[in-house]
Amino acid sequence: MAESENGGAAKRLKTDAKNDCGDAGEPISDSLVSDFKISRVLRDCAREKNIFIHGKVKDQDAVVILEKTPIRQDTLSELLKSSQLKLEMKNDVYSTYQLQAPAHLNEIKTTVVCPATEKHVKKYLHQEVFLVEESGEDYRNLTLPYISSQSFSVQWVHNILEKKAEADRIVFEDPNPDTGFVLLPDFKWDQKQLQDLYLIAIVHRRDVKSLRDLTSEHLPLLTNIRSKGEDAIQRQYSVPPSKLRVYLHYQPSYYHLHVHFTSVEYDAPGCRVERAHLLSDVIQNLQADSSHYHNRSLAFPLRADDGLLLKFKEAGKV
Ligand code: M7G
Repeated sequence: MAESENGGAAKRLKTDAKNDCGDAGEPISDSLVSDFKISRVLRDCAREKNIFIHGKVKDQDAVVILEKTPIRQDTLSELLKSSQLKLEMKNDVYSTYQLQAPAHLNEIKTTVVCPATEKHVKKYLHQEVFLVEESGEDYRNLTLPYISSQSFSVQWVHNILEKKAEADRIVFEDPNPDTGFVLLPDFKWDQKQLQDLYLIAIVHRRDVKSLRDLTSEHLPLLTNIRSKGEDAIQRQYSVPPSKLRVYLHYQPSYYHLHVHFTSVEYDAPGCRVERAHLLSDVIQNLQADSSHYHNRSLAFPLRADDGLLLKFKEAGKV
């Protein structure tokens, strides 16, 4: 089956700062942020330079995420030339300043979830975390019934697959209904620098919720994602496979199979061992035993207020 690449725009990083558009190509309303009434800070991190805020836009619940982005090497000389320096202190050979950069070099990446559900608010709230060990049986008895009734909508995923949203962001697509996928930038990545490169491959199949559903039947799908995803990233961004961390989350937030591709040097949220499963390990595990992910115990973190943790507690598993 034919494969397509988006516009042949090889090795291009997004540099346009102006006129950011919504999915339908319409400018995102400024009022979405200026009308935002803050209720509380859900989480913030000085090291990651981000803050997650819960509030209301008009009468709707919303979550706004503000994040300072990495300093870009390609704009360094402009940054140093066109900024103003304000001296803070000087002592011997040491001095510190506040550098006031021009607006277009001083953006804050902003993500808005609106209307936000209670589950969105909980996802971003800082919480005590517990590690749970789930057997295959626990998955079928506790987790599956829970996620079938409680998980996040995957409407945004269907919009991508049906080209109703983010169609212009697609980096690569293999349209095969069994082994095909769409590769596009994760919305955590603003595509302005490669240090925090982050793409996701979303499979066309709609019958695979997570790692737990995978058997050797899915090996052609998984090996296809690995090889064509890596090739596409090499072509588009000149980043070789040896610089990529390619993995699946268990538990994911969204139960439609997808694979994360991040820069190996970027400490992406959710890339730790208790949640990330390297795609190459998954492939080898399935080659060795088709029912590996049906039977094996898998450990994963759950937040204190996660309803699934309550189910595990009620069953005496935590
Ligand atoms: P996950 O493992 O299900 O959950 O990954 P996580 O969000 O807890 O990591 C889903 C991935 O899809 C994450 O990396 C999200 O940042 C990304 N993502 C979520 N949404 C709602 C969107 C979206 O609308 N567009 C894009 N491009 N990525 C998204």
